[in-house]
Amino acid sequence: MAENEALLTLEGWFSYHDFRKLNWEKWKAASPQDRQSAIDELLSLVASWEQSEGAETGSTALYAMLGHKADFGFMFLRPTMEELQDIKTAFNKTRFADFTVSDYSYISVVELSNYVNNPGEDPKANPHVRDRLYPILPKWQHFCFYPMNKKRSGEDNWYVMTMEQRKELMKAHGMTGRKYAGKVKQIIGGSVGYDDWEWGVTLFANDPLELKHIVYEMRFDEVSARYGEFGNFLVGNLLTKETIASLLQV
Ligand code: 76R
Repeated sequence: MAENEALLTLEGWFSYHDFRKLNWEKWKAASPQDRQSAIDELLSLVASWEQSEGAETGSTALYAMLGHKADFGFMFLRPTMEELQDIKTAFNKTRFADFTVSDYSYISVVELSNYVNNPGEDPKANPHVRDRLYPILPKWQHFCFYPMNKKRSGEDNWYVMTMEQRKELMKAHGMTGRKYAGKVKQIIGGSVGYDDWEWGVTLFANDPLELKHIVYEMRFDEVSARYGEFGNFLVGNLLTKETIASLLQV
């Protein structure tokens, strides 16, 4: 049993977060026609992403990021890594991409950990599990992303604890999380072997204070207080076709 314990994660869609900066100087220097055709190409990509969401063969989130870290935050969920690659390539072939630089990205796979399985049941047959592995991303007003690890140092080593000990701590974590039902939607991407941290955490909320509150409250749960290590945080506002056009209007 012991050697299996780490292998019981459930995986769903693959995930690609692409954070891009717009070169405003270049954008403003371009001709109105050039800018318009770049916007048109971007909007037609957005329409193709929407189509795949309609067909439930993926989901996409578009956010305008605050602060200096990025201008655009795109999150793509697709069944295969090849599709994520195709999305990147198609984007880079557009005229719009020439005005941007991909400054940060994150690759993971939507993950549910084994702490919640009902023994004996085929988890992927459970519609609630499927909804979480293949989620249609909410079109909520705010989005935040950060990567995290569980510590492996000295006394605080998550990976040498028994399943029972970890389960106990995750239970407390889940209870805190449940207080935010309907207010915060979380997608956990497992990224061991894919990216520089162990998980990518994506949160959606309509009230930006709920993002702050959940992250702060979780800091007091032992699993985050003692074992959590966090990377950079990015936060953004929902982008729609209409707001893309007005954001890019100069
Ligand atoms: O899925 C469940 O409802 C069962 C409980 C649960 C698990 C197993 C759960 C619930 N999470 C699980 C796993 Mn979570 N989660 C985070 C963060 O900032 C921080 O301190 C942590 C970042 C947030 C905000 C969050 C939210 N969770 C995980 C894992 C994998 C751990 C492993 O395998 O070792 C990580 C890294 C992680 C991190 N979590 C919830 C939430 C919320 C809101 C819930 C309740 C979900 C719900 O009931 O719908």
